[in-house]
Amino acid sequence: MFWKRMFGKKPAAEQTAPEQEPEQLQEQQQEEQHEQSVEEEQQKSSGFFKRLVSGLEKTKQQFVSKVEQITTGRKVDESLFEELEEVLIQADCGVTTAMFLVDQLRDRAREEKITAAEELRKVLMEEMVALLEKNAAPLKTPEESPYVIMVVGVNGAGKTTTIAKLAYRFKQENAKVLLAAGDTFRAGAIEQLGVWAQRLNVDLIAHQEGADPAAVAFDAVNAAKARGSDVLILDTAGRLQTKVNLMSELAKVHRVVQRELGRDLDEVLLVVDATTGQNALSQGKIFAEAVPLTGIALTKLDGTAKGGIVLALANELDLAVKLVGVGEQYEDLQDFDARSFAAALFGETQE
Ligand SMILES: Nc1nc2c(ncn2[C@@H]2O[C@H](COP(=O)(O)OP(=O)(O)OP(=O)(O)O)[C@@H](O)[C@H]2O)c(=O)[nH]1
Ligand SMILES: [Mg+2]
Repeated sequence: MFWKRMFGKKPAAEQTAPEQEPEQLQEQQQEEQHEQSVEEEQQKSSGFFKRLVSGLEKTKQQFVSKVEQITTGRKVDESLFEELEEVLIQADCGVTTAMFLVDQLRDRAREEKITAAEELRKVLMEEMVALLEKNAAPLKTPEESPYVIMVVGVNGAGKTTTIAKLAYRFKQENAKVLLAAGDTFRAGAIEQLGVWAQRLNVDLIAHQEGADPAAVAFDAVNAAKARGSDVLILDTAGRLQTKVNLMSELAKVHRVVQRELGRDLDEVLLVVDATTGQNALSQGKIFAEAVPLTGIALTKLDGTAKGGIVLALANELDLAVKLVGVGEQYEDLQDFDARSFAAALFGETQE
């Protein structure tokens, strides 16, 4: 559990364990609780994996099924590599990354003297995992409260939904969460976050529509400090990476948060919609020029057959994909794990 691991906080059930029980009974209870929580964790992780598998269904059908078709009953030759490259490009891996992966395959086929095309599937999966692990990193370990996350991205990428999912996750772990409605631009954006805050029963800092987002950020950081919040998550208005004035507004909001906090933010997450294709790379590059991004949350993987964009992002940006969204439910936000991702894609069961 993220929060428990990081802050040593215990879930409510463990916190209220009676103190004056006879020792033996207490030990027995602790043991039972431990077994129960191990079981819960296992169930949770297999549930997580199922959600990942179903979220990746479209990509799996388009991508892995095609790889299977191409590699069935064939010899390894140049035309096979060309077809594989084509499938990777169609799955939105991008030309650079597709070529890189196929080059790796060629090298390994030669070195390992692989002649049956079927054997390349496993090699492809291994190379994909290696590529995805290159820049991989989990959400930063909290060191100090409030743990501050700023969420940025283009319009409709899934920022606000991702914030709600994150708030839900932290809340589950008994963290005191504060949300800040930094999107003062889009009509209805403040209400949208307000509805989530109410549903999740977490605090919200909001100003009027049209207010200065830097002022919201200022108030939010100071409220988080004053109220002893464990986590502060700041929403921002969607903006096209090509709008220079909006990008500098974002930089200003970031500066204010940093100044009021007296240190760097824990996470500045770029939310990217997996269905937007190769434009995701340009979003990553340009947002990184405005604010010091710490990672990517890739949403809507459930809605696309082109999940290969994960590979392009991991390969071509110097940024970790930290979270993936595979649906609209609270639970559909997962820590990105290269092995689970590849296993879900290639239809393997998780060991
Ligand atoms: N299927 C699916 N839908 C998602 C996911 N994440 C977000 N959405 C949907 O995407 C739509 C836009 O989400 P928002 O969270 O409002 O996006 P936003 O980036 O805050 O949008 P703006 O504030 O307008 O810039 C909503 O309908 C969400 O339910 C996901 O992982 N899977
Ligand atoms: Mg929003």
